[in-house]
This record gives sequence, C-alpha cells and structure tokens, in this order.
Amino acid sequence: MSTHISTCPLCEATCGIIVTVDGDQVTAVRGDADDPFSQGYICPKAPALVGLHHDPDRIRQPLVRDGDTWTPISWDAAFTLAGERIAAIQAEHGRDAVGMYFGNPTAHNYAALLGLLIFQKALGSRNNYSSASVDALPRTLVSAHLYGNQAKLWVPDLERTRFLLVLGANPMVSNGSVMTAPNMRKRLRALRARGGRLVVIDPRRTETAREADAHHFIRPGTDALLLAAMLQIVLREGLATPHQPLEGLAGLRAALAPFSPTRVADAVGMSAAAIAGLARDFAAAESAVCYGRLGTCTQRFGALTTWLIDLLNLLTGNLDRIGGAMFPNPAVDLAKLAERLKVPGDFDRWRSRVGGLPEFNGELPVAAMADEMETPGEGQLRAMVVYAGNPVRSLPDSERLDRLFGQLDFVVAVDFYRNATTRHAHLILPPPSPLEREHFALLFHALSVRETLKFCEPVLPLPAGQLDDWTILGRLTSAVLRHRGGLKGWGGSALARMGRGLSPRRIIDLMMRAGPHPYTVGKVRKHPHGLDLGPLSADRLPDRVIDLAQPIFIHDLTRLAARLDEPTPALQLIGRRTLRSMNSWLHNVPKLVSGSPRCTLRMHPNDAEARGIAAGAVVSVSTRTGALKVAVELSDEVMPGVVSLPHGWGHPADSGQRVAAARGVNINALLDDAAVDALSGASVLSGIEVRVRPA
Ligand SMILES: Nc1nc2c(c(=O)[nH]1)N[C@H]1C(S)=C(S)[C@@H](COP(=O)(O)OP(=O)(O)OC[C@H]3O[C@@H](n4cnc5c(=O)[nH]c(N)nc54)[C@H](O)[C@@H]3O)O[C@H]1N2
Ligand SMILES: Nc1nc2c(c(=O)[nH]1)N[C@H]1C(S)=C(S)[C@@H](COP(=O)(O)OP(=O)(O)OC[C@H]3O[C@@H](n4cnc5c(=O)[nH]c(N)nc54)[C@H](O)[C@@H]3O)O[C@H]1N2
Ligand code: SF4
Ligand SMILES: [Mo]
Repeated sequence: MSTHISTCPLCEATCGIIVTVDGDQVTAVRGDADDPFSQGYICPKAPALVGLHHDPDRIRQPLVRDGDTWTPISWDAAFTLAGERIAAIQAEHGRDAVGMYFGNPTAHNYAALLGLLIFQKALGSRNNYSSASVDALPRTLVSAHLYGNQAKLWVPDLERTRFLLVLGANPMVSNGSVMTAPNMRKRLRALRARGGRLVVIDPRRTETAREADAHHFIRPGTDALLLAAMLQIVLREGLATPHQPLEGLAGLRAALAPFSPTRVADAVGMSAAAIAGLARDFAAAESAVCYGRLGTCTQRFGALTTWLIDLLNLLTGNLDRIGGAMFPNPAVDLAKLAERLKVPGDFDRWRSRVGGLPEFNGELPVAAMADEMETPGEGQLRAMVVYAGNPVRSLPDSERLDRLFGQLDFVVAVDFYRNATTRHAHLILPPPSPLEREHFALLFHALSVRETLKFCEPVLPLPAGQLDDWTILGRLTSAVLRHRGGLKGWGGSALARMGRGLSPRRIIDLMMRAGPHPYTVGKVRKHPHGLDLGPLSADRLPDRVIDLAQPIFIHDLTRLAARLDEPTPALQLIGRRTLRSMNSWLHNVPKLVSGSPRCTLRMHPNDAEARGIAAGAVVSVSTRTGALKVAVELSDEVMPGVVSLPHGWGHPADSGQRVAAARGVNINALLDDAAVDALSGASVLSGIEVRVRPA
C-alpha cells in the first residue's frame, strides 16, 4: 500500500488530494490536509477518480471503427491512418477542410495544452474551435480590449473584499470559474464573518444565493441593462473614483443615457429603487468586486455584459486594488507568453465562410461549425480532430451536429470514452487516466485568489502500451506533416525539438525561470503539497490609458437599447450545474449518478399551475430547434417565467458508457446554434424562449 500526493484535475479549484494505491488497485482518494491552499477540502467528484480509473468502459487502446464495429489497432497503425487521411483530405480540399475542436478538460491538462498549440499550428486550418465560445470567450475578449492582453484576467480578491456581487455564477456548485479558490463555502462564510456582504443576481435562488446577504431574481439575458443602469447612477451621482488613467468618459456617459433604472426595471425584473440602491451600496463599500461568469458570458449580450462588469469595478476604484478585482502574478507568466506567441487576443481579422462570425485568436466560434460542415464550397469542413471534447452533447443544436459529425469523411478523437461525439470517430486514441499523468495547473495558478505553486508527479506509471498526451499529440503532428510531404517549416522544427527531449515539464521550467518568482520545477517539487506565496498584489496593470468608449462596445449599447422595447417571452430556459456532474462526462461512474435523477426541469409552481402541470409529471419541452420529454420538479427557487434544466445528459445508448447510457435528456437539443452574442460570436445558452406543456 502506498500513498501519493496529487491534484484533482476535474475543476478549476485544483484541490490537493492523497491517493491510496494497493498493488494495481487505486483504493481511495481523500483531501490533502497539508495542501496550503485547499487544506483538505475536496468535493464528491475527487473520490470518483477511483471509479474513473478502474472504469471497465474506459478506452485503453486505440480503436478503429468499421460501421458499428470497433477494433483495436496498434499506435503505429493508428498514427499512420490519421496522418494519411488528414493529409489526403487537405491535399484534395485545402487546409481548412480539416478542423479541430478541443474541449474543457484540455484546460486541466497542461501537457495537452502545450501539445495542442503545436498540433494546431501544424494543421494550419482556419477551422479551429474550442469550448471557449460556449464559455469564457467574452471574458478574454474584454481583457484583450481593455488591458491589451487576453491573458490579463482578474479574479475577485475573495479573502479581503468587503462586497462581492455575483452575477451569473454559482461557485458553491461549480467551485469557481476564472477564480481558483478551493472550498468556496468556507471562503464565502469567512467573507460574511468579517463583515463583508455577498449579493447574488440570478434567475434561480442558487446554492450560492442561499449563502448570501441578498439575492435578486433577474430576467435571463438582461444583466447588461442592469449594469448599464448601475453605471449610470455611479456616474450621475459622482460616485466614480477610478485609479487608472482613462479616456472616453464623455462618450461612455452619453452612450449610457438610455439606461436609467426606471427605464430598465421592467425588462430586468428588479425595481428601479433596488437597482439604484445596489449601485450606491457597491460604490460606497470600502472595497468591492462585481464578478460574473458563465451566466453573464453565454447570453445575448455576453461581451457587453462582461465589459460593463469591468467598467463597474474600474469606475468604483476597485480594479487592480486590494479587496477588488485583482490580477494574479503567477510563476509562469501567461500574459507574457501570449505576447511572445503573438496571441495577445487579435479579434475579427477574418470571419467564418458561411455565417460571417468573427475569429478570435485564430479560432472561430463553435456556432459556425455546423454551417461550415453543411455548406458545400471551397473550405467546407470535411474532417475533424476532436481532443477532450464532446461537441455533439455540449454545443447548441446538438441534433444537427450529431447528423453532421456522422457524415464527415474522417474523425479522429483523443478521448478515453466513447461518447455522443467520439462514437462518430473513425479512430479513437485514448489518453492516459488522470492518475497516470503529471499535474501542473498552468492556467489556474494564473487565476488563483492567492499566489500558489505546485507540481505533481504521476500517481501511477503509464501502463505498458499507453502513450502520454504529449507523445500522442507529437506523433499525430508528425504523422500529418510526414504525409503532407516532410517535416519542413515551423511544425518540423517544433517536432525536432520535441524529439530532442523538449518535454512539457522542460517548457514550464524555462517559463518559470523567465518568470517573476525565483522558482524552477525542481524547486517546486521539493514542496509536494504545494506552495503558498501569499495574497495577491495590487498595481499589476501596465501603465496604459484605458479607453472607456471603444467603438465595438459603444455600438453594442445601441443594440442593447433596442432590447428595451422587446417583449419578454412567457417562459425562458436556463441551465443548472450540479455538484456530482462535470459537463457531459463522469456520468459513467456509478457513485456519481446514484440517487434520484438530477436531470429534471425545475419550474415555478405558478407557471406549472397555469399550464395544468402537476409535480413530478413528465412534460414536453420545445423550442424553435427541438423538443424533448422530461420530468418536472416544482420549486419557487426559479423565477416565475423561467425553467431550468441541467446540461451534459442524454448519452446515446451506443456510446459504450453502460452506466451513463440513457440517463437524462440533452438540453442542447433545445438550444439554437444560430443564437449568438452578435458582438463576440459566443453561443447563447441562457434565456431561450421555450414552451412547456403536459406530455
Ligand atoms: N446547454 C449548455 N451547454 C453547455 C454548458 C452549459 O452550461 N449549458 N456549458 C458549456 C461549457 S462551460 C463547457 S466548458 C462545455 C464542455 O464541453 P466539452 O469541453 O466539449 O465536453 P465535455 O463534456 O467536458 O467532455 C469532455 C470529454 O473529454 C474527455 N476527457 C477528459 N479528460 C481528458 C483528458 O485528459 N484528455 C483527453 N484527451 N480527453 C479527456 C472526456 O472523456 C469527455 O468525453 O460545455 C458547454 N455546454
Ligand atoms: N460540479 C460541476 N462543476 C463545474 C462544472 C460542472 O459541470 N459541474 N463545469 C465547470 C465549467 S466547464 C465551468 S465553465 C464552470 C462554470 O461555473 P459558473 O460560472 O459558476 O457556472 P454555473 O454554475 O453554470 O452558473 C451560472 C449561473 O448563471 C445563472 N444564469 C443563467 N442565466 C443568467 C442570466 O441571464 N443572468 C444571470 N445573472 N444569471 C444567469 C444560472 O442560474 C447559474 O446559477 O463550472 C465548472 N465547474
Ligand atoms: S472542487 Fe471537487 S472537482 Fe474541483 S478540484 Fe476540488 S475535488 Fe476536484
Ligand atoms: Mo466551461
């Protein structure tokens, strides 16, 4: 029996874990009390790493598909097949004919993240997609515009703030996003214990709202109206106390004119007095931070809302200040790296072929993907490389994507599960289990509410015949280049360096040496439980004048003004994360899906009564895009006029995940891939008009 120190790779909280191994059996995962950051905290998902590791349905060798039959194939043959097919399709139809999509777990796998940068460059296609455009794209876009770098991301100073205003996030369940802070309950309770206030704005009285001093319902998709009105109060009443050099104040003031609290109140669903009061309290607080996340990013005004959040923090003097919105100073400086790699966040240099959606960082919004597959012509998408993603479950209008993925000429997926997407693959390459790889929270050290640093060796060695993520991506890259005619150019030299021992570990070591702290991977490894480098520091923004009236945002305020006179739909659909799910995966671990079904439609009793719907009844839910049947739960935690359904469920029977199969329904069959935030191209996941009737 042995114990191993590691980090849970499942979500951004990066909790320290202790893994017990007996022979070849992983027997337990518990919280690491000696991890200075998480201090022993874990959620129920970490112990499920045992079930994930030993899951008999987890793929452990490359598989090739012929019709409905999956056959094991050697790694050599697999790379040859992938290289041949990708090169052939690109030779015949051009580089853009092969696209790629990488999903959320990539963010938690630093070797894969680095390997994908190289593969993407070698593939040389404009059809690059990722889960960012159903997630934080508006966040990085706003940072690129306001602070000159998409990786300049602030986090709430949870440990010192006196006022935390949360919109469209439920960190009690999600455990935080673009905010790495293990044990949210303890941190939120500490905030209130020291006299700070927590206010939550959400169409559902969430688990986070239950911890708060105040919760206000808001009509889905109207946060920009609320924030514009709050900013108008701040400016009108002389409450602005910014620290940064600014320009464009007059332009901003003029553009905010249509959004008085009285004018927005009906649309938002809050009284004018409540809106004005919230603005005054926020501005008056000794320190304050307004934090929005998935619910504010994935709505019709996602980028505008995110921009307004930043302006509220900035104008009330809370940006880059203790207790406010603070910029971490990580050992691996991602903002500097983004500059070096020349990806500071360029936007809209070109648009998607069919839908005309803007690129960001050379990546297109996922809302463009189905059109690019379906519409004939030069540049039509005919093949996909999918890494750690499940677009056919996780993206809007998933039924359309299901059909289109089924028609592609070639799909290669790197995933250890057959899922709604990878069942369409011609080839599946399995990555190692999370316990068989090293961990370094490359992204999350940069999003942490304290400066932290930790590097973990793999808990278990790679089993015979298993390749690590870096090798899989390196060999895939080299197979494509070789079949395309040789290892020339950028990709070739990157590969030669990979071959000469440039490992992911070496890369972050070099980056750390060039970074702001005196650390190397070797030094960090001497502290296996991790290092606490102290609280965040203020004054991290570069000296540059921040323009408050950049045309793209000011123009979008005009689009927002038009929203004021739109009628609100009778019923709107929102999502719901649950503690024991992780997007569309982990549903094959029995411990995480036991108990009463979680994939239910929550509806306000008044809305149910008006439609003759009884508690527990199965109802029919329909939108312009699709329809499904699901059991209803009556609850006054949802706002009247709003229904809530979790995402990531509804696994196809032939997915090969025997526990997950046929559990729950798929909300993304109801969502419309044409619904995007017109500014950023990010998908709209919230506030969709929906009909519910007895089934
Ligand atoms: N309606 C609705 N849709 C949503 C959301 C919502 O709130 N509502 N949320 C959106 C958000 S925020 C996100 S991030 C996306 C997530 O959507 P995606 O990122 O597309 O997919 P996931 O469901 O996370 O599936 C991840 C896959 O990666 C595999 N995997 C896990 N670890 C690894 C690894 O280390 N390597 C490899 N190669 N594979 C691995 C898993 O087996 C799984 O099949 O969903 C989005 N979709
Ligand atoms: N247990 C668990 N944890 C997870 C995940 C998971 O699937 N399960 N996924 C991970 C991922 S990939 C991500 S990106 C993060 C996301 O983490 P969070 O951003 O905290 O995401 P959600 O829990 O989806 O919270 C979004 C909130 O927005 C609310 N909302 C919906 N529409 C609106 C609106 O128009 N306005 C306002 N103000 N609120 C609205 C919803 O009711 C919900 O409470 O979570 C991560 N953590
Ligand atoms: S909160 Fe849960 S899933 Fe997230 S890192 Fe911690 S233990 Fe893992
Ligand atoms: Mo996400």
